[in-house]
Amino acid sequence: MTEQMTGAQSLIRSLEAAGADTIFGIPGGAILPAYDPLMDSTIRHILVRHEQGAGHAAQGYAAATGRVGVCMATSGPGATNLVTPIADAHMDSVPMVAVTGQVGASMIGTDAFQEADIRGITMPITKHNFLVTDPAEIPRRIAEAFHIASTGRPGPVLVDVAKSALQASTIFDWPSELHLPGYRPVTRPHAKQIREATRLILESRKPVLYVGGGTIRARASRELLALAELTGIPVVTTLMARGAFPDSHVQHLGMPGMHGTVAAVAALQKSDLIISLGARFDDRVTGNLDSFAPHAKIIHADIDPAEIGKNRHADVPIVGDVREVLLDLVATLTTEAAAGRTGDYEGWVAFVAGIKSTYPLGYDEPADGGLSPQYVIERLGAIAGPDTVYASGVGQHQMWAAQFVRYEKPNTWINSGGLGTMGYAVPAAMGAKVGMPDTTVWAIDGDGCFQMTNQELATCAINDIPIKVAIINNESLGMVRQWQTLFYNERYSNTDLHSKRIPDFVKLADAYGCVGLACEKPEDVDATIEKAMGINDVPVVVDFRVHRDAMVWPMVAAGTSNDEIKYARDLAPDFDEDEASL
Ligand SMILES: Cc1ncc(C[n+]2csc(CCOP(=O)(O)OP(=O)(O)O)c2C)c(N)n1
Ligand SMILES: [Mg+2]
Repeated sequence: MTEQMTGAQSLIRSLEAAGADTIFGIPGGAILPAYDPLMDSTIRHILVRHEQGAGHAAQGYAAATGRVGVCMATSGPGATNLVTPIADAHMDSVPMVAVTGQVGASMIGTDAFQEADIRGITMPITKHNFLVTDPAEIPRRIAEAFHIASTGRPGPVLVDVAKSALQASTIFDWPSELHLPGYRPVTRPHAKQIREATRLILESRKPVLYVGGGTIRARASRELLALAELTGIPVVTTLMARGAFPDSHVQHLGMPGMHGTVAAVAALQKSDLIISLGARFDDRVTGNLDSFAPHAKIIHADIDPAEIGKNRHADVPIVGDVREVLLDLVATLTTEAAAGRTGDYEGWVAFVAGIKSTYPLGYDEPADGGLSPQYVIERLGAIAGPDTVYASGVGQHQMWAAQFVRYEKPNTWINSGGLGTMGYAVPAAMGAKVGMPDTTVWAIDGDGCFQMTNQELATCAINDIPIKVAIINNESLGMVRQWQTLFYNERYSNTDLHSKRIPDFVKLADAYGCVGLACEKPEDVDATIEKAMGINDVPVVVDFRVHRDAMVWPMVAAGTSNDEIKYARDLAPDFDEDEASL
């Protein structure tokens, strides 16, 4: 299949051949030649209002569908506006391809108008990146970009194409196979490691399945359920893995980490074997690393060998796709069980179940009868249900959305976990809705975050992308304010946003062609959510005017040991006595 055409036509043909159905982007001088053939393409291009929105939308699309998200921008400022979402996708292993225009090949290095070395800038935050100056290379580079982004540990790949290559005449030749020396992700786990892991699992008395975002990316939820039910081992799901295991499941202890449940934190801390599945021992999970789970041996399964032993020594390293690892472990443990060999976890399971029932997630209602943010989010989750996709911003609302929405299915919880990017929710929800048009998509956003990227409501309204946005309006940069309350003597330096006064979110929604609603009383919450659920032709924005002093609990203060967990201010759980009975 070879054909004469321009580099720009070849680029669009290549994107079609790679399977792209949607591109989020903004044109400009250097990428302009590509926008002309885009008009005749089957690909839907969605014109966003800021390139950051394009990048997060591509991430939301990828996170909801599992397919590669695509964003496009021009050189210089267009490309640099993609830096945050690229870094975000890198941290959260999101399959994404970013295509940027570059100045003409002869101008590169001359400080030409709108020239930025985006390849150099994104070198440490992409899985791989290319600069294409030869138009004949375009198809191969696009094919490689999609392959690299979506295989092994997924991640962002940047393809920077010089304007001269887009304008030149070339031959379109789609590669039938790819040669990527040095890139051969290991997906099949080593049998010896599986045997070793099986032995440790059977020997242990206090094991925990520590489930990370890799389990979602590997589409391994069913296999995880099989292993958990076969063994009876308790499960914790990290912020990136919420939904990988049903919240309603009796073995589920919830989220570990800084704002995790007491049961999940305690289970890791006191375990004798942590089975890590696509997780990375992030500092928000381990707290002070030296005192993390001091008696636990570690089985660490990950597709990326660089993760294994990075933060914590692995007794049994397993390089492989989490789904394949789980399938193998289920097979070996089933054989062992048939021979009468099963683990003895009875005392342990009873111990963690006791902690789970003694220290459930909870919150105090505000004394003044105002609206509590946790209540709003809890009701939203209950009314919208487990088939809805929830995208969040970063801050207190994100933690409450992780805690108080009950997730039952993978890919229904989308957030910026690793980078913690404020402004992620609205564009990510937009991308998720484009990828899953028949699914209800709620953005649960903070008043601060919302003000970083809400211009994408225009994109949503104009392009018939009816997302729903719940602004948890505590009129402050609440998470920062919480730290000021706890660690800076209530000196609230620069965290007051006054956002119950300015802007008027209902009018702002209206100005963007969306329906705007407001709610400030607990008794109106259900009716307001139901009203929003009933509007499906245009985007809806609800301004939930909540009280500002709510705090996220439980909490392990940054840098301290998980043993110091507080489930409310100055309240430490007491489980040593129960532990004595183990
Ligand atoms: C781009 C960016 N800038 C700054 C921060 C630091 N930060 C983390 S949470 C937060 C407050 C977020 O405020 P809001 O969106 O209102 O959420 P809330 O915590 O009030 O629920 C800030 C400033 C960040 N995470 N991202
Ligand atoms: Mg806020």
